[in-house]
Amino acid sequence: MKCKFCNSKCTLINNFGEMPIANGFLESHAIDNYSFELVTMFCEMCKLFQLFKQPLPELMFNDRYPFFTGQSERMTKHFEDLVEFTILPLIKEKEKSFVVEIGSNDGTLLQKVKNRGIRHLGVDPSKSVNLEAESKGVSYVQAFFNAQTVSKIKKEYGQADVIVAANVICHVPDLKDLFLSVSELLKSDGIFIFEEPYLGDMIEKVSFDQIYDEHYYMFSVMSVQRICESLNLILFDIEQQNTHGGSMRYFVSNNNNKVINTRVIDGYQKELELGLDLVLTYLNFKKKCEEKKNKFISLIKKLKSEKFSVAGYAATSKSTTVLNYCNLNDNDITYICDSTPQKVGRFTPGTKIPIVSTEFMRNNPPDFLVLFAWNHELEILNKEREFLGGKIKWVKYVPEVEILDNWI
Ligand code: DWN
Repeated sequence: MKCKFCNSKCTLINNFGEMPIANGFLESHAIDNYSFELVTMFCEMCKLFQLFKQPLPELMFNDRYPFFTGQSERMTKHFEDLVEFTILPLIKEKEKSFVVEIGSNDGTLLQKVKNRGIRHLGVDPSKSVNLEAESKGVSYVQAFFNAQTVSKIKKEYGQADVIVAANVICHVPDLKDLFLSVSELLKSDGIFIFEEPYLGDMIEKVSFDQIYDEHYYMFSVMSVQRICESLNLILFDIEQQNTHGGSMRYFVSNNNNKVINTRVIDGYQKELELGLDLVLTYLNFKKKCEEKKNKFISLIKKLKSEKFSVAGYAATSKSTTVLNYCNLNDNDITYICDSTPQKVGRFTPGTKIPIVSTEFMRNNPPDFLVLFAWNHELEILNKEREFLGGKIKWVKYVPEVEILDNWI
């Protein structure tokens, strides 16, 4: 029960029970998957909310990794804006600059950097997504980002002006190695920008499905500040994002003279008001997770007992936590549709619900559709209005368990 970052004693918070690999979609119904106990804990010393243990990285990030950033139009636009309005203004001399992305996935972000004629490099351990990046002309190394990888990049390409990471730093168990490697690769005036699902939003919305094997940490301003401080880095700015159900973008520098934006102080203050520094807050969260679980199960069982058909929309990493924690299978949720070709024809990890194409769902609409990608609600509802308007009702569980019938 030691903190993975500072080694202090942690307090155990949630126990979601046995869980499979969140993105380990099964090729066959007959396969039995690996499982581990999904337990969270909180460190009062460095304020890090974290998993008690995580499966080996190779079990999660490998040749079959099925999550592709470009599946969401809104996320594609979000990364376009990140490049246009945040990264480009930091670049002084285009010709001499170098941008590195940690967890470059299918190259959605780096393609925009490349199109601006700026030297770039992605680092990602998963072949499946790297091949997609390659098809966009994005350069990458297939590796985990760590001291060893950085030493090779530095030798071959030199230091970076900007290092960027989106929804990936919380996946990395050894934060000390990660931040020191970033510091090593950055030029002295370089900037590290990373954004992650935000702990404050998870607590407020009781979005416990943000907790799964890949998300080793849920960061807050206070925890990132402590990590930086202890490694002689400086967190000098933050920006709230409305992606992935509420995220925070952090700006970090090697330069200790950097002026700290008041947003950091205000963000910290808001977290004190939310009680993100207190164990009690997380014990209350645990109670609310259990209440939400029971409410969600009751709703699904009630719909089934009334002979309604229920299916799911989007086979997300998050849905692996919800389905396994709530012990729901294909008797409860007949199928889940998803736009990712690599997921269609597979089965959900642990609960073995068949995954079908979005087109199949549109041709066979159920009475109720559980919105597992609730973080993409606006995009999905706008898109599906044309196909499903008047035919289905949505079931939501974030922020509240509810039925959305008046959505047309
Ligand atoms: O950190 C992570 C986050 C950012 O992304 C990862 N570890 C993995 C992944 O988590 P997720 O699977 O919960 O992410 P999403 O973005 O909520 O999943 C979207 C899923 O929904 C994809 O499988 C594609 C699908 N989808 C769809 O079928 N129709 C998405 C959209 C927008 C759609 O219109």
